[in-house]
Amino acid sequence: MSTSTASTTNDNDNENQDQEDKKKVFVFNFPPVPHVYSICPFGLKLESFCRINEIPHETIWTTNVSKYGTLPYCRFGDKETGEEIPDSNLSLDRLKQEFRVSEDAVTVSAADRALTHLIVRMLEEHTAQIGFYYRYGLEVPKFVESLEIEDRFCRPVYAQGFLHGLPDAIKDKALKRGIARHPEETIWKFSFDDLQALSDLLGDDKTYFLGGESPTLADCAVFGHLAQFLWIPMDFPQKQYLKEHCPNLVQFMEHFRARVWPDWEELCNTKHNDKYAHADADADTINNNTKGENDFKLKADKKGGEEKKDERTEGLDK
Ligand SMILES: N[C@@H](CCC(=O)N[C@@H](CS)C(=O)NCC(=O)O)C(=O)O
Repeated sequence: MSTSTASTTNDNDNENQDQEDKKKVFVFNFPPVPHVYSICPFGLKLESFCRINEIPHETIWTTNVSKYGTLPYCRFGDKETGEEIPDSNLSLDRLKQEFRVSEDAVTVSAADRALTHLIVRMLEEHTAQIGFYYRYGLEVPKFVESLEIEDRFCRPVYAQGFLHGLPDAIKDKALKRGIARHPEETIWKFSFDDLQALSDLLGDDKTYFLGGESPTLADCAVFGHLAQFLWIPMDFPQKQYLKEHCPNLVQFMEHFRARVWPDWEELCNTKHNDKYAHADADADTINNNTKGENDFKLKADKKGGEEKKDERTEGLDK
């Protein structure tokens, strides 16, 4: 009898442990950089959301991209083989569901959820794209230098990739979106309009965008994107606009950082890329790979790209 009770208890313990293991969350984001901790606004949003909701998670700093070629992403259960959710917003949906995060009909109204959606999409699909156009399309050498990309990503080839690959790719993307068809002053104005809308929405009486006492997803999204403009030591036109016209947003940023990211400085000073952390053999290759480094990366990218292409274009007419 006592044996059977003990084994039932053990079974239950094992089952609970299995359930816990399946829920284990790994958040993959770029390696830390000075000043802004992450070059990825989507990653800053995702990590901030985990923090404000106390979702137990492990952040993996890496330059390994998701199966769709992007960062950030989440894996559930196992760091290497767990189910991968290759998008910050899809990851958020899953985290909300898995951890019963309190952003539901009871605590956040439908109107608040709609507002959050509008804020996130505006920032990600418009404001950030203009920021990327500035920092990658026009000023990438300053970006690479001021954030010590070569050192922090642990491989010169990444800086080379940024310098030689990104400007054309981003200019092309901005052109196709219609943004880069306008004179620069107009492009910046498009983003100033977004910033002004956020500033007006926050007003002078609210601490957070939905008006409550605690931050929500809307605040995480604003934080991720405005951090890029405000704290990367480059002359973003948006930085000047924020400082001159949106003191409430600047104050919001300082407040959110102090509340949610008390370890900010420490993180900004951390150098780690999981991709190379365990690869002693690779380290030699990396260190000696000053010539032909682009080939190495392009080859790796190409392979990844082909795999991704198959998956993403499955079922589509070619
Ligand atoms: N909608 C995606 C956007 C992620 C994204 O664009 N990430 C950038 C880095 S900040 C990236 O991986 N870019 C590479 C690419 O688009 O190929 C998300 O929310 O996760």
